[in-house]
Amino acid sequence: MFNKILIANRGEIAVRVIRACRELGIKSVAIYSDADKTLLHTRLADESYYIGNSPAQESYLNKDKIITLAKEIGADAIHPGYGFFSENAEFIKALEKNKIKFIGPSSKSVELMGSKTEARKLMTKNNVPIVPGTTEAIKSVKEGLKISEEIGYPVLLKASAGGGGKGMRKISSGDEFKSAFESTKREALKAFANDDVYIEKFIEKPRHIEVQIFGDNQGNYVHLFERECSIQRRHQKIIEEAPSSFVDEVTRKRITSAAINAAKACDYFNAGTIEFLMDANKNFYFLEMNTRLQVEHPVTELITGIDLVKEQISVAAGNKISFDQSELKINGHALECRIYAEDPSNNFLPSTGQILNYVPPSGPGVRVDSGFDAGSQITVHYDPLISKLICWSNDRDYSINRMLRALSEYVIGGLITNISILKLIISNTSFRKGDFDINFLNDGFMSNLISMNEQNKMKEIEKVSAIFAAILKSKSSLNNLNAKKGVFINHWQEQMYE
Ligand code: MV4
Repeated sequence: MFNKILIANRGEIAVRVIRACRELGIKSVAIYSDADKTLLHTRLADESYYIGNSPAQESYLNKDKIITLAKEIGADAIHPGYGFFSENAEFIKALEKNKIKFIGPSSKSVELMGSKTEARKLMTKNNVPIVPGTTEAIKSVKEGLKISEEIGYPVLLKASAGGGGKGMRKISSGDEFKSAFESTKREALKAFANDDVYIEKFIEKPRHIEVQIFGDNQGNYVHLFERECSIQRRHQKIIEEAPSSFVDEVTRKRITSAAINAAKACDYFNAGTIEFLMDANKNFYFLEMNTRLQVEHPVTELITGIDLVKEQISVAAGNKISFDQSELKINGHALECRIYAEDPSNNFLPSTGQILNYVPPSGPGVRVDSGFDAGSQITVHYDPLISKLICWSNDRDYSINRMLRALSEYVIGGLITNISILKLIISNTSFRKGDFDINFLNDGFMSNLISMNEQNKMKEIEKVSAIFAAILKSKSSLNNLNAKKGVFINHWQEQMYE
């Protein structure tokens, strides 16, 4: 096993990895920028080192500085978390050169899956269904038009080096092709320094379902079932669950075995995720592979009982996967809500500032993975994710009740969060029924939620005003008043939204 692990990340995921290190008896090392001097991860780690100015390029993305530090302090491995260096093949190669273990896959797997056309070729060869379309870059408008006719409109033009929703364009008819082709190529060149684009058939109203896989260095592979990730807004996931209420046993067998094939196809080791689109008829298509631990990994941990970060560390140290596929079964249902410092009434712009008051929920079936606490600053420099609230119970319906309860307990004072909007989403009857696809949180739906939220806020203000008026009138203390009249301002159950 390792003696000391440097965590090349910040916030909730750095805290998550530090916790695994502590439980494994491995020394943990945090790094921090100017903005993060007193952040939770720097306080929880066994050692913490200043790495540079607040902009990520000068701190969390300063490759040479991080590797030099790791050598100086005798770290034998680096955990990248997600984002930053987690899917950076050059970083992994640099670690290989410096004899530091990367807690993640090989640079080769990362590179292979970084090219969407290469990944599509590989999947086809290995019996993993891909979205109908090309596995080569489109060379000309003429060629693209011909292929699009064959596939049938609408089609999607995608950047080969893209992913996660960047560098995509829907084309509904032949007249749009030329200008879409040229602008997608231009954008791809700017964003990814590679202007290859390819064509896929546009899948209508799909769900986004992903499978957690795991490999070790001895060629063993397991899957840890699927996660439902359709509840997203503008490619930002907001609510994830495991298992998906849309996936039946037969479909689960097929999609998880496809995911294992995908992992084997690139000789994958450590934790990885295969993303699929699933249409209304439960046909599924490989989309991309995420060669990292994902934000939403806790829902999988809660339904399988496997500590994925512990397993990542163990496998990176050369151990076999610590369990067999046959030992795994789905136990209950887990939901995750991402708590963002965002202002719903201001177009979800990040809400920066200091967290003045922080009281996380707890109690049965509740897990909070947070990178922040009272006194922490949310700055413009990094992602506005404050924490993840994960709820588990025997069944989906009760997990939703539990999530609503936990969201209502959650106090984050000093800045604006999306908690009120999360409550409205999970109170929605279609969400409750599991009746949704990737378009669920469209702009129209969101503006309805925002106006409901504004109405709720007004009601809250009226109630608070009434209480203060009553206090002034009676000249009694708030406690007395509450006791006497039964006034209680925390009405946890929000109104339903159809
Ligand atoms: C698609 C698609 C429909 N048809 N491909 C968006 C992110 C990137 N990973 C792939 N994406 C999509 N690819 C075909 N052929 C719809 C999306 C898509 C999407 C996918 C997953 C989760 C959220 C999404 C939101 C908008 C579009």
